[in-house]
Amino acid sequence: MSDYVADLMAQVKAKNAAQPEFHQAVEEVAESLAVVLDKHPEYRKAKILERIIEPERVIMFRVPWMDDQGDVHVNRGFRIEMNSAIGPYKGGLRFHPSVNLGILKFLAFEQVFKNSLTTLPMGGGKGGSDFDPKGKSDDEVMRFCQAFMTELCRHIGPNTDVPAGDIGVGGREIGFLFGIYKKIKNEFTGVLTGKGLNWGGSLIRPEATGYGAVYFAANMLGTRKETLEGKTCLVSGSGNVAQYTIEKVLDLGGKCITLSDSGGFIHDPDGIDRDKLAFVMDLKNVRRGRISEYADKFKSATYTAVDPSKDFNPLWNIKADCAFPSATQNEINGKDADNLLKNGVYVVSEGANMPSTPDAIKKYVDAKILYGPGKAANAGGVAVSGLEMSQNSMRYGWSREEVDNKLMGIMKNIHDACVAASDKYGTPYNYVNGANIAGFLKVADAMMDQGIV
Ligand code: NDP
Ligand code: 2IT
Repeated sequence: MSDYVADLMAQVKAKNAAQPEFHQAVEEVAESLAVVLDKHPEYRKAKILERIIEPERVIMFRVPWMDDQGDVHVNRGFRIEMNSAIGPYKGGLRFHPSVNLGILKFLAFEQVFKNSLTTLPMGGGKGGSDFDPKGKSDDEVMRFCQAFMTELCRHIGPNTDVPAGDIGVGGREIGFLFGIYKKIKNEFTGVLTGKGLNWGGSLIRPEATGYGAVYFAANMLGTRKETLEGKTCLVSGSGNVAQYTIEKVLDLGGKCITLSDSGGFIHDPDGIDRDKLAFVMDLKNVRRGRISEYADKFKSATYTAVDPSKDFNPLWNIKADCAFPSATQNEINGKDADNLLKNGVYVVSEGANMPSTPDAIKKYVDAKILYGPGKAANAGGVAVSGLEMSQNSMRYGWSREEVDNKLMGIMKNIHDACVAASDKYGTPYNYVNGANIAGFLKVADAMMDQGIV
């Protein structure tokens, strides 16, 4: 670690105590940028990185709501408005009991670089709540969303800050959030993305993150003149990103053999085909059940409960070619990475945000496998959110093919930008450095142009 990065990290840790995920995300970026900052003393003098690390604004608020039994609950709501140098704050909302300030700050920080990589004019933000939608009725989720938006609506707007979904926030929640925003503001605007198709949503937005992560993997394989045809893939999670990852892998001739949730994972060596995927979509999106039910339904599959206190996850210890971690942060540790490599995995394309620990990343990089970090590989979701904003501004909608072609083009651009930046700064085909450097430069130059703000 250079002296500059060590000093910076000491300050970040002192100033942001008890935010380990935020420290982790900043350290990875700072290490990639050390060489850029050496070549560009003007960025250092203007304290560009120091400013990017400090959110422009953090909003924290009380969210009181009443359950179906008439009991009152109090959750905490957040919106981190991280950086608006290149566009309005943009990023998802996460509803999960683990949500806290440090986790949302890491996500907002990653989002700044990711959004810059998309080439679309979007700044970075993230928000959410420690509310747990699991086991709640639709009415309870609606009342929570209304209470949450009653405060959040003061701070967002189509030209200011445009939230979307993330863990625990899908089409149902975006609907409830949009409805109450519209009522309070008396305005029909593109203030959220991931909207329903007949009220301002974009085709391909639900598919975009998963499809994008697979396009990114295909682009990485292309550098070795290979494709996804015939490849066996491990997928974690079973939500939005995991489901559409499987759909696109099927389209491209590959086979996915795992899915998971926080309880455990299923392994189906025959592959998750389109009928089985339709079952999963109904199970998770309509019936809101658990992934273990997959193994009750399909005899080709086994279910393994995962003990989080163990030092490795057996999901990552299965023979395969590719892995698409699509659940949550730090789901692959160093030991899991060793297991992946031992089992022949040589492509890791991250649908989730920061799913690999620094230890795991070091092992991928040392082994020279094709590793696409989340801020590049999962940028397809926010990219199509950006396209949804454009369509809302034009009051016009593009066809499925048009949006999918734009998504494919954006993922290729991101891939190529990572390759070019990593090459220019001396670490060819290191997508970690490439994504961090290419994402940074556009934001840094915009901040230089705009003065000390
Ligand atoms: P969903 O809520 O649709 O699905 C989340 C899945 O991950 C569920 O299967 C969930 O299982 C599992 N999961 C969540 N938290 C944990 C945990 N702590 N431990 C184990 N499993 C967990 O979310 P998405 O599919 O939208 O998001 C998945 C990942 O992709 C996240 O990292 C998100 O930030 C990232 N992402 C999402 C984008 C989007 O457009 N939606 C865009 C870019 C990145 P369970 O039901 O048991 O909680
Ligand atoms: O992490 C992410 O990029 C998202 N959850 C999607 C954000 C968005 O604004 O579409």
